[in-house]
Amino acid sequence: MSLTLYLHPLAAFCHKVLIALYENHVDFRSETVDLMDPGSAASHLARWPVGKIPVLHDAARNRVVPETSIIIEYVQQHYPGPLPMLPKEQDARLDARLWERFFDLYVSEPMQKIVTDRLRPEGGNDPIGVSQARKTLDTAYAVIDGQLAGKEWAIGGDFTIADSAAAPCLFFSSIVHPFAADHGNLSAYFDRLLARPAVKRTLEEARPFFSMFPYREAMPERFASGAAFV
Ligand SMILES: N[C@@H](CCC(=O)N[C@@H](CS)C(=O)NCC(=O)O)C(=O)O
Repeated sequence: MSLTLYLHPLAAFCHKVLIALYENHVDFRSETVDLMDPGSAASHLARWPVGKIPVLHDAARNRVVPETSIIIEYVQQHYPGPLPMLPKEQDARLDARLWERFFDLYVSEPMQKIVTDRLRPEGGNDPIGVSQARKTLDTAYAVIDGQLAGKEWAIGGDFTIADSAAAPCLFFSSIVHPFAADHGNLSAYFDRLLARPAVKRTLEEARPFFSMFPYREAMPERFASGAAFV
């Protein structure tokens, strides 16, 4: 086995890659990066100075691959499985990329802003930034709800990189900024994501770490107990 994924089991962007790997039965080992631990953080910065997780290392090619979109594309290129996360057909591929970007930029990022604000030291909070993040999520939820009309997955009938991006960020964003009652397409899509085996496996592996989530008290019981995805 030549692939090592450096990750944290609770991190949404790490889940995005795990879902793609599980969908494709890719053989890999994972190694936890604890960015709060100076030794672990230093090793990771040596690997990828930006310090973000996840990062993939491929010993067979002596290559470090950062950035979730690139990791997923790299794995598809060199270790393909049964489900192309990036569709072969060009227009579908553009759609998959567009919606993957959309979930990363307009759901994951504002969700992270809200979550990490809770970790800031007293007096260091950014209420204006958090309020803007909540507005971005409102807009994103409405756009996604419209996009999903008549669709099973983010771009249509096939599960793609857009859905692997969507599942983890919607999981956490639904806790810190619940979906509006009239976003039925979004809610139904989220339930389909939770029922997907690769998503269930990823969340079940993350469950032992849920107590570390800064909004743990807001987590619905069906998530905390795993009933929503076990
Ligand atoms: N654009 C990056 C984003 C990765 C990212 O934001 N990862 C988070 C964990 S979910 C992280 O590394 N947070 C730690 C930090 O920012 O210091 C990607 O797609 O890989």
